[in-house]
Amino acid sequence: MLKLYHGKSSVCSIKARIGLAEKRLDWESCLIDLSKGEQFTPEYLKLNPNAVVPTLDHDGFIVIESSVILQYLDLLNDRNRLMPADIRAQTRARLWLLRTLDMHAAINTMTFATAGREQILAGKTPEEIEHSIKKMPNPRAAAKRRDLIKHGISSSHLDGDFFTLQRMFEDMQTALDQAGWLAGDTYSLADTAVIAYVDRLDRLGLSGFWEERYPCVSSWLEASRARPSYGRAVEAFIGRDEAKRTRDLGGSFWPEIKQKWDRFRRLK
Ligand SMILES: N[C@@H](CCC(=O)N[C@@H](CS)C(=O)NCC(=O)O)C(=O)O
Repeated sequence: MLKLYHGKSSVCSIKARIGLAEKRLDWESCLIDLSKGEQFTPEYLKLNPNAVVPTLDHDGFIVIESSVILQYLDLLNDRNRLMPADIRAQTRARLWLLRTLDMHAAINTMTFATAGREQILAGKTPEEIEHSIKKMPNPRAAAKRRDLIKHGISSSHLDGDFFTLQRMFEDMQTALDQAGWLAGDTYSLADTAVIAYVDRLDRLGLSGFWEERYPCVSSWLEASRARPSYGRAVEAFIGRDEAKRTRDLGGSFWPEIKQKWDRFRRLK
């Protein structure tokens, strides 16, 4: 039996759920509420010492890291193979899977500099916030979170992540201009891996990052959302009210972020 420890709106969990849906696999759900700190319980830390979701438990075999989980799921059956057979398409897919680590860092910044920060500040005292940050096992991740909560969109993290986003959208535009999907003509593990990040930016009301300059990204997002896996992995877990709240909250930062983004691009 496959059991997924996951968060309702966490991007990496969405990635794993999209993989499960694309592969039409049955799975047991174990929800971890990140806002309540359930990722820090001793039981969960035994499964995932990084105190992050998702974690896959396949009859006692534990798999962490969402991109590795996707590849594991793909190997479980021959139905709807997501890793392309063609060696070049496969290489392109592997590169996208690797790049999701940087993408995650950038999306994490945009989340915790905007709507995520607002929600945390509204729901916790400064002492509670520091208490939960101190539980984060990775000191670098903890320092970043502390900085984002303190400075919001003025954090120095934004510039480095603008670089990641610019590269990501430029390369997506180039790939999608040549073929229908990221690794080639057919939907693949590359698309399964990347959609959650672009979807999150859109849900944060930050689609301005790509809408004007990278139109292929918009059509790819639309095509990815039209797949049945999106409804099962995303819409089934994120209610309309929550979606609206996040979009309104995050989107209120776009004019200021856009100014920074435009300045960053002028200097490049
Ligand atoms: N590289 C990891 C990143 C996992 C990760 O950072 N997950 C986030 C949610 S998307 C998390 O659990 N954060 C816990 C926290 O913020 O305390 C993966 O792809 O699985």
